[in-house]
Amino acid sequence: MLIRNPADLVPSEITPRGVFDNRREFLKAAAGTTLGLALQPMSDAFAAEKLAAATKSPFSTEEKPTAYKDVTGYNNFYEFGTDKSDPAEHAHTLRTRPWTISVEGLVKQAKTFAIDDLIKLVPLEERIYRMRCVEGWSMVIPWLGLPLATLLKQVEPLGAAKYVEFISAADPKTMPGVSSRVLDWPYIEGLRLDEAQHPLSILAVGLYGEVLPNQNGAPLRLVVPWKYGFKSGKSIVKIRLVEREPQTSWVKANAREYGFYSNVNPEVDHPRWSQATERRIGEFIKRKTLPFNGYADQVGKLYAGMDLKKYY
Ligand SMILES: Nc1nc2c(c(=O)[nH]1)N[C@H]1C(S)=C(S)[C@@H](COP(=O)(O)O)O[C@H]1N2
Ligand SMILES: [Mo]
Repeated sequence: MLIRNPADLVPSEITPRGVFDNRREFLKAAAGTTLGLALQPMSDAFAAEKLAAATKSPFSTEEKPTAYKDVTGYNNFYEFGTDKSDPAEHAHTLRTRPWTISVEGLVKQAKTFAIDDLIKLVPLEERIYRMRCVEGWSMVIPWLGLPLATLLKQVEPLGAAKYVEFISAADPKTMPGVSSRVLDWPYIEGLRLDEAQHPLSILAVGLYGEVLPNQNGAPLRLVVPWKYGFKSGKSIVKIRLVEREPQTSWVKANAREYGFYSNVNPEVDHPRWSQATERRIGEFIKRKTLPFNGYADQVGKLYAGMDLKKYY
């Protein structure tokens, strides 16, 4: 994928055709609006090369990616407001360079990575994943990223480390939503260590062949495709290996409605609505929601013997 700026667009380089058409429409619409700011240039040319060289992953779904304008225009990122259009409208204030991610806690070798060094660490992969929001909608997103396990290996987790905590940026100067009390900031999410080390768990630094737009969690966000979208924390600044289950923002906000595990499960309804079906953004007829969002073959064994109604 070689999309970098509108002038560089060459249709033959982009497949499938629909992807290009959607994108061209988007670029036309974006010109002259604040959305155009999402296409900020990479600060580091070599990192840009890495994005362009991303290899296709066998973990990708064959399903058609959701239109770029929806992937980057219909978002949840409460640090910028609670409306789906707020992140695309307001996240241009986020400064993503310089940016460091510190990986610490129960590790042999705590490390701090500059984002562009992290991008260069390993070859990036394109991972086309189904994403399911707890609110009942879903998308298919072509992420660019690296396995989370690769980063964790760098710091050498200690035997006592059982969970991983992900801490997002919370800067009231650039994130207007942080002054509202809708959530306890910073946004905190967590995974069990074996979930974090699962090959499907990635850190995304791009989507649709380009640098991650701010509204999608630039410069680095977690992606865990078998769990509800809120587990995939955006704009991460710190990753901590810990002994106990992290107190996540959503569990703190409402433990009855949002559990620590939050595996996509059509059989466990949210207290206020069914989770049996979903609306794929861009489609009219609802689809059936699949256990583990369709990734049961890969991740089911992580939960062998667990009562998933109890550990929702
Ligand atoms: N820091 C942070 N991360 C977040 C959120 C948020 O509000 N703040 N929203 C979550 C929710 S509810 C979803 S569905 C996904 C949406 O990701 P997307 O906008 O890239 O599709 O991000 C998740 N990560
Ligand atoms: Mo969500």
